[in-house]
Amino acid sequence: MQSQYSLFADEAVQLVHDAEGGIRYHPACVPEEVVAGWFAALLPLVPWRSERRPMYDRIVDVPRLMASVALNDPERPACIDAALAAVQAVAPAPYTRAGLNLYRDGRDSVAMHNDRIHDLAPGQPIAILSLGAARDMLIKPKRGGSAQRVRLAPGSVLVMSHAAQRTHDHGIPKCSAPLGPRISLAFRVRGFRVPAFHRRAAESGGRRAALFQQADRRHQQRAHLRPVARIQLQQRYAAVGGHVGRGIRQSS
Ligand SMILES: O=C(O)CCC(=O)C(=O)O
Ligand SMILES: [Mn+2]
Repeated sequence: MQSQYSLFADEAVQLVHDAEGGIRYHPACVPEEVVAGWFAALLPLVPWRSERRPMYDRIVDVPRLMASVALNDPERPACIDAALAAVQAVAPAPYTRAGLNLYRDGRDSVAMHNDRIHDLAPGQPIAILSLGAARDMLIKPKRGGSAQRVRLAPGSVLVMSHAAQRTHDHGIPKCSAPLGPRISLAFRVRGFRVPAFHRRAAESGGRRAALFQQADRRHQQRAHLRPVARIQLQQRYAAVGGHVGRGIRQSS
């Protein structure tokens, strides 16, 4: 069935190419007055949280507020479904969660990063719908080279492939001009890849299957470590000259 929003979906701008669709920008997927309504509904409704993260030898505030909504949560705001329909029109996928970011003004930002992919379904896109003030996003190849700057207009959708998280970083830089608030809705498909070794072990039954389940649980726990637990782990590992994962990444 055609979504009402596919009527608005215009020419996409391809920013990065890869075998999974790369990174592309759809400038006007939802009319501005519609996203203004969603913005007004979400701002007071969402339980925004602030986070703190380690940065070098300090613990700093993450410069934006965040929230997360499961797309099967019966309590989810109605406009999340409408936003999902708009995203499905340009980037169809079995999305499971929406990560929300609130940039209160131009001082809020997200540092250059790639989204953590260990718990995202391989091959599935990440689609970001913008509401509120327009903000620039920088997209930079990890191997070096110059960054592309794309203005994320309200009602636009930026689609990034899973594969692009390995080749490119993205971020929303701070802006010195006076700016109103912006909300981004990042739709993702959660579900991590089970390594072939573990899959075979699980299928074999008996003791190996139990070992697999143990490894699986450990993996899930690591994936959902709260920031504070990560900080504690980092400090512990730092004391013995190690590190946790691939370092702290700012993403969902
Ligand atoms: O706000 C945006 O457009 C980007 C957000 C982002 O990169 C993230 O949540 O991982
Ligand atoms: Mn991101």
